[in-house]
Amino acid sequence: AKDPVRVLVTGAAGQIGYALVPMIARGIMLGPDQPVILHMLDIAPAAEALNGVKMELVDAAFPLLKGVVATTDAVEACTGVNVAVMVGGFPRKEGMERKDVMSKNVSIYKSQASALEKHAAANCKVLVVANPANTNALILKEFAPSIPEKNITCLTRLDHNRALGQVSERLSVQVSDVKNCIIWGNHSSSQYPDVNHATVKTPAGDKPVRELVADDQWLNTEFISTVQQRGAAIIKARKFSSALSAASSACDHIRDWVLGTPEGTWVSMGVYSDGSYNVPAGLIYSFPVTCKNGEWSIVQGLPIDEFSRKKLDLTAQELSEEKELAYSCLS
Ligand code: NAX
Repeated sequence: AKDPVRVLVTGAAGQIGYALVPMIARGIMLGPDQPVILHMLDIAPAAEALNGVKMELVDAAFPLLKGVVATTDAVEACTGVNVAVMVGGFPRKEGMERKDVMSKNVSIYKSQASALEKHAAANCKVLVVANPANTNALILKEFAPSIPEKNITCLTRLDHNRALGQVSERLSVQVSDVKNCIIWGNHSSSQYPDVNHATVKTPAGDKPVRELVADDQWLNTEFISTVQQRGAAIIKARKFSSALSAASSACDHIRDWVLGTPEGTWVSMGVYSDGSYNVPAGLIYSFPVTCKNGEWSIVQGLPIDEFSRKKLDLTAQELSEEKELAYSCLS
């Protein structure tokens, strides 16, 4: 039998946490034959609720779940973890300035970076979900210099999956037959959902999404804004933000990273930019990636047309501004 993998979920008493921990305990994230030990972190006001989640995990009698740590102590939570899913953060409240929210998250991610750096297992893989996800991940990277930058990522897989979902609805095809959409840039409404390289599996082979949809107007306007604004649409409908889809996409992100992407398929991940596609180096930016042997690599050489170029640059610009704002909170 395999040794258990320790998976940290911060903000585990929250909405996404509640959807995510049972998925992890059922093997959705790391596979049906991989035992896990869950480490759950939240803050003191949520300690009782966190303990309630722990009680439910016990009650669910998950065969793969070999232990549960539920704590408000970041050091205890981070000790020995192999995977860290950072869902905890400070939400923007009405009337708050952007800078105030950034400042709260910078201080959370700075201190949790240190806890991970000192106490996580070597080669721990980190996924930041909490917003501003790209910039929280960048702060985490800066304050955990001994964690390889390749191990620090943020979640844009939900946006990626939303793009696949929109194409599948539009064409009335199975979502599992749609692939290679791309989310470029920030996990915010400046992101660029790109279908220029996306395909649909048909009995006659893979066909470009552009050819099948045959409506560039829709693809260049409504499709993009629907994906960009989907989070807001969910809040409007549900009165709460996306949770089950965020949790499921976080599992997809880690599973593909650890177990690999299928041949010929790429997915979107927020990763540390090396300057590929002329995106400024030193930002956490969402790119198309493939994964193999536990490592992601950016898909290279895709042609970028003028329309796309502008959109890649716009979202990079927003991330540079967020980075500046985050740094201004440090001084
Ligand atoms: P909730 O408010 O339900 O849960 C957040 C939890 O984090 C709370 O239990 C809170 O006590 C805890 N927390 C706060 N500070 C903490 C700290 N310093 N250490 C540990 N835990 C702490 O929010 P939820 O709906 O679960 O969303 C969580 C985060 O995901 C938010 O930042 C949200 O904006 C972000 N999202 C990101 C998405 C993405 O695709 N990247 C999509 C979904 C979601 O909107």
